Formats: sequence, C-alpha cells, structure tokens
Amino acid sequence: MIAKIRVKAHKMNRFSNPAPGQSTLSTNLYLRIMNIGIVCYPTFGGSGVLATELGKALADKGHNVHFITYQQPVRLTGFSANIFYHEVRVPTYPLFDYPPYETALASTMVDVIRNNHLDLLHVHYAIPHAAAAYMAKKILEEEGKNIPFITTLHGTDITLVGRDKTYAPVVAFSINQSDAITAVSNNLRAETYSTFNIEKEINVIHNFVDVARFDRKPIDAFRKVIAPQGERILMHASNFRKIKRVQDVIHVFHKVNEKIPSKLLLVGDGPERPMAEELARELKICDEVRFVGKQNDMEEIFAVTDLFLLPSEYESFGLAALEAMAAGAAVVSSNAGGLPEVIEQGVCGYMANVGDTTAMSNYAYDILKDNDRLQQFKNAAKNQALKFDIHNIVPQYEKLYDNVARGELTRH
Ligand code: GMT
Repeated sequence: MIAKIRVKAHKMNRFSNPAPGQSTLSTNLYLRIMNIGIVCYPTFGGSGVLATELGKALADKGHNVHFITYQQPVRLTGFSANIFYHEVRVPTYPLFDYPPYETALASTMVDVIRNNHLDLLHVHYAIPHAAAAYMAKKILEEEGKNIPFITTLHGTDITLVGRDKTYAPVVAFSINQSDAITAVSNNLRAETYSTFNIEKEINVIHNFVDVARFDRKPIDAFRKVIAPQGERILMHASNFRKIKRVQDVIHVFHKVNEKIPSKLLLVGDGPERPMAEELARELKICDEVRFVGKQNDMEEIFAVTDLFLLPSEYESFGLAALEAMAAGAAVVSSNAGGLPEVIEQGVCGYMANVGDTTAMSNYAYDILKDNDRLQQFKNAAKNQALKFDIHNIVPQYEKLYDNVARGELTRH
C-alpha cells in the first residue's frame, strides 16, 4: 500500500542543529506501509517508553509493528490488530553465570524477520541492541536477505555505559554498522561524535509526546488526597539512579516548602530511593513528601502537578519533563545535556547549574508564588510541548524508514 505524506523538514549537515520539532531529514515523499521490528528495553526508562509510544503511533498509522524484547513493554497496553509482541527467552544452563541475552535476542530477531517479512529493524539504546541487530543482519545476509537496521541513541548508552571501555569498541562498531543512526537531541549527537569515531550521519529526531493524551482535567478527589489544603504540588519521576540526583529534588522541595505550603510526589523507584527517604526524614518533611513508586497512569499524576523537578546530572532530552509540560506543569531542571533544547528559560520553566539547589528553589518559588504567574508558566509549558507533538515527530521516523528501505544512506 502506498500513502502520500508530505514531510516538512530541513536539509542540514552534522554541524547545524535543528530547532525543536525539526529534524535533519528532508523533502516530500511517498511512504509505504511497512513491517517494522522494534527492539527496546521494556521497562519504565525513557528509551523504552519512547520506543513503545513510537510503535503504537506507527501502528495507528497502519504499519505492522513487531516488538522484540524480554518482557511486555510497560506502555504496551490494550489491543491493536497490527501490534505484535515477541518475547525473547533466555534459557538458563548451569554453565552460565551470565545467560547470553544478546545471542538469544539476535536469534529471536532472525526468527521474527524470517517469519513476518520485516522491512527493517529499529533498535533503541545501543547496548546490546545494535550489536545483536548487526549479528541478525549478517545471518540473514547469508540467506540473501538484506535487513537494514536503525539505531536510536538515547543517552546513557553513549554518555555513561557506552563510554566504559568494557563496552566501547562494540558500541562504536555496531553504531557504525547501522544503516541509519538517530539521536534524541543535538546535544547527544554532538556527544556521540566527540566520544566515538562515527563515520555516518547522525540524524536528530527529538523525543515526542501525544499532547492530546496528556491534556487531562485534574481529578479533584485525587488532588484533595495529596494536597488537602490546596497546597502546591511538586513532582519528580525517574528511575532513581544516581544520574537523576533525587536528593537534590528533596533539597529543592525543602527550601520551597519553607516559603510556600506544598507537597512533593516522588514517582518511580530505584537504587537512590532509600537515600532520598532518609534525607526526607532528616529534614523532617516526611508528612509533605509521598513516595508513590512505579506508576502506569502518569497522565493522572501529571494533571495534578504544578511543577516538575528534574535536577539531573545529565539528560539527553528529558522525556519525563516533556510529558509533564504536555500536561501543563511548569519545569525546574538542571541545564545539563539536551534540556536547554526542551525548556525555554523563564517561559515554561527555569534551568540552573547541576547541583545548584538554591537557584532551583528560588526559581521554583518564583513560579509558584502567585496563581497568575503559575498559570502563565503552565500555559507556556503546554505550548512548548506542542513543538514536540507526536504529529510533528513521528513522520520524521517514517521518512527515515523510507530512506533506509530505499538504500539511501549517508556516509561522511
Ligand atoms: O533517564 C533514564 O535513566 C532512562 C533513559 C533510558 O534510556 O531509558 O532515558 C534516556 O532516554 C530518554 C528517551 O530518549 C531521554 O528522554 C532521557 O533524557 C535519557 N536519559 C538520560 O540521558 C539520562
């Protein structure tokens, strides 16, 4: 089936940075309905969330989408006639201290491609997905089948884990072997070029959000449970890893809470949670802070949020901040990585240097101090999120798929 879709984008080179919602891809094209394999981590992490939302959006547009991963992705709920889920099983054996996931993944990819006539694979997060895709591609080449694969770089696969010399040679090699590469921000593209010797064009395709889905009326009863006296609601959501600086969230909130009646919701779980709980106890703010653990219905939680806090050491993009903004929450964050591409300083929120919790709390106070000012920031947050709306970004991936399927590759 052939569908004509007009894609507006700019032809750019690796030294120019596309603005929010624009990509490095170009021109008008005929797009066909494709069979697409998506490989991702199925967990609450941003890369898995983005990959799942992309798959769902592609299926809505008529493509057949095959998820290949070790567990049903958390955002893959409900039934869709053209979404398929293939579980990677990793048989254990007494010899294995480390069951060989990558081998099982590559074999499952081969099986799914052979039996479902996939046109391409799109792997999210380089480690180990790009290496497994390369292996699958080579196996199928022996059978005379060319299966292109696209690697999307999400952040820590480049800036943290990927740089570790235990992984670096395989990461660099498999990125270079990809038929196309995308990064979720200009910052991550630059980081990748400066970390690895990458010979190919890295296309920037920013994270996206379905703004309409996050445009919810707050549930009054829910708001009342959290903030019975009409306190301001601040929120943080992450996997509570060190890079998220969750203790900074507590410090910022503590300072805000000294000036404004407020409550803090902490969504998610991970290794830093015990330290964050301990800090809340030390600062005697336990009655004001709720740890709600991992949650599926983020739309409802964002809808009651006034201000989202993201003081991370690094964020390639900050998908959680974008989702918060789509729901009409202002943001105070660090200015690390790709966050300045997402947040407009003084308009929909503020950014400060990593670790500067005083500046962050002053900014938070400035936003929250009166109702009119808060409403102004909330409206601006929604407007900013629209630049990254699903309808602007998903066609950029479709355009890339089309280029790759036609064998139009760029090499520096
Ligand atoms: O933030 C995390 O720790 C999860 C991580 C992931 O790979 O699952 O998220 C990364 O990918 C998201 C989607 O592209 C980005 O929005 C996040 O900023 C990025 N996280 C980091 O760079 C730390």
